[in-house]
Amino acid sequence: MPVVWSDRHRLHDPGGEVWVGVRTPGTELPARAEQVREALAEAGARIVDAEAHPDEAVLRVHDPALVDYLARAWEQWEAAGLTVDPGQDRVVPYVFPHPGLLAGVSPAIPAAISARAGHFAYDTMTLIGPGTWEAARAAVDVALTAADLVLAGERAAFACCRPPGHHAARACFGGSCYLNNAAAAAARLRDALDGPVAVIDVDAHHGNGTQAVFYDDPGVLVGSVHVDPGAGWFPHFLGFDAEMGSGAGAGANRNVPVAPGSGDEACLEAVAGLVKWAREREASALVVALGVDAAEGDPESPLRVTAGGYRAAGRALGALGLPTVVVLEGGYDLTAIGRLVTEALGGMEEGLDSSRQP
Ligand code: SP5
Ligand code: ZN
Repeated sequence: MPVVWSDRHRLHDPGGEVWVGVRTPGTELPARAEQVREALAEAGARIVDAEAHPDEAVLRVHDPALVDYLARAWEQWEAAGLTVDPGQDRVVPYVFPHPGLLAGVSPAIPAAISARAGHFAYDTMTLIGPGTWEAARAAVDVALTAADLVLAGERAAFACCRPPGHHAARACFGGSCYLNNAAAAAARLRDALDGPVAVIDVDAHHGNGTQAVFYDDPGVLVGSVHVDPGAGWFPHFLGFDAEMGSGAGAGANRNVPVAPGSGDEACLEAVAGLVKWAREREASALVVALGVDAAEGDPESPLRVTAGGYRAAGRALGALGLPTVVVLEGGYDLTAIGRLVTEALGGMEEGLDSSRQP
């Protein structure tokens, strides 16, 4: 399948993450996308450059206030002198509009950039630097270009993008994500096709941003398999199986948490359940949020999926036989992620082939 790419991802160096108040080395590094692209190119993939898309496609899934904030936060941080005093070289929030603080009052957008940062970021780990906006915006273009290719007749396309997106909601961001690439691709497919679009998120972490974007929307089915947040894992507050959608979207959201330490068997059973769900609901297209951080050896999760497990997951997803956009999410073991993505996409092509047999 074609692999969509943008060099502009390199403009985003998170510069670490502030975790429990300490600046620690980040894992969402430019080398991630480079490793994945190289492995796919070596396996013979055709690399296609992303096309620029207008902001309207971003605004299908994000609030204009978030887009405006992300586009200007870095220059405002610098202009406020914060890089000099106190000497912080990334945008880092310090105060948040906690629901208990507000008692139902909607929060003002703070005048100070130092406080505005907490209006839009829900964690301290997702830092903004000089090239963050351009890279995040390019990642959406990568996902939208992959959706365009599928709408033009490719049976599948892979968006090799970073920064990742599935933790970004309509009006807030976090979890190393700024704009929700997979959600933008799903909205594009939904706008162009009849019938619901299914998003199946196999990143090790719950796709809370994608869930939130489509929570009341019956046109996008959102399913996620991930390490159980109830066992102490990010995003902590969300990702439980009782979250099933609301309003017109009631029943259109499905979470399958798995225990820390789970490997191929439990994870593949969860994927099979989501595949069956998408089939029963007669999805007309599929977006796979492909994080490969559920692999054994990944520094960000306690799951233990093997390369063969990723191939089998790809096969199960491909067997749906739907037009498929695959979007890169997490995956942080630089020595493994190229192989893991190659296996998952190879499995998906086998699955798509098998779905064509009479
Ligand atoms: C897209 C994606 O996979 N995002 C993952 C975000 C999960 N990050 C949670 C980090 C929790 C604290 N990790 C401590 C590492 C210290 N550097
Ligand atoms: Zn993840």
